[in-house]
Amino acid sequence: MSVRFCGLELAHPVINGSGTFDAIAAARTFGEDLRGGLPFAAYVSKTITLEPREGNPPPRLWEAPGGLINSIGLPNKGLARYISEDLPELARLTGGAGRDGRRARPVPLITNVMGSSADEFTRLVEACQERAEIAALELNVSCPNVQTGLDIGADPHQLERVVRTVRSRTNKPLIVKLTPNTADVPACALAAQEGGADAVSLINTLRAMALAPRVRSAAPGSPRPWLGGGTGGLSGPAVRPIALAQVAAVASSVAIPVVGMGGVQSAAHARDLIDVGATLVAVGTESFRDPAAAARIARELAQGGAD
Ligand code: RRO
Repeated sequence: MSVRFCGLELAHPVINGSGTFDAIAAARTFGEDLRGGLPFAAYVSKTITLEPREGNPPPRLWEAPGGLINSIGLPNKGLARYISEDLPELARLTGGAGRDGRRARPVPLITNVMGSSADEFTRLVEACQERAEIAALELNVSCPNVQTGLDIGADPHQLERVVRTVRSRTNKPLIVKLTPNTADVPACALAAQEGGADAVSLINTLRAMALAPRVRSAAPGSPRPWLGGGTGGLSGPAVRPIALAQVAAVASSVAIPVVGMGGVQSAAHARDLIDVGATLVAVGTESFRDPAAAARIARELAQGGAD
């Protein structure tokens, strides 16, 4: 069930959601060959910014009914160290190198980047354009845990301008990761397409909040957010029906391919997203519970099963 996506030939339609599977840490934990290679048809890196970021203060996670609220705040080592330290390692892992010289099928590497302005996005994209290891780029304009990234993604005019600017700096496929936290997601998808995006991906997490457990001594009316960042982004099964609605709305509005994600745990969930128009499906939160979930879902899809 190979799939053609933005000029890339993929073994199957299941990839990962950015930031939900650290390939380098997984190789360390599960062994070099990850039991026969990465479980994805393409691997999306976590979000990279121009400068290093510490991320948000703890606590960073809250388990919600049927989901997870994160306020990670995109900690990362910054562009320069991503390229010098992580890229060679990721190229090796996605290149199919396995233990004992065995090679799994290579999976294209999609690097996810986030800037707070067109200029920052441009510098990130220009640096990635130079690297043959990177097959495609995903622009994160939708992180709920930093102010600036969200603003660009929720404003169709700004979004189109940013995509148009970076489009002229790269010939690699450009995927725009859309925010679900806006009234008109198809308008943003159309703006990305108009700016020259090759594909859109959705949904990122839904802005959410959890309060710290109340203690007897707390003054009434002074709720304290649990997450260090105040609010966070909700993912997991709880968001699946919202993801399905938004993917359906976007897929029927744009002509470019759509990567659908949000609470996918099974081949049936993946099939739903494909049926409403997604070309690829990404597994995110489920990979925290079962790092091999994407491989299982791809296998079941190929067998025609959907449960
Ligand atoms: O790092 C994060 O807090 C984060 C990011 Br970049 C994102 O795109 N989505 C999300 O839920 N968390």
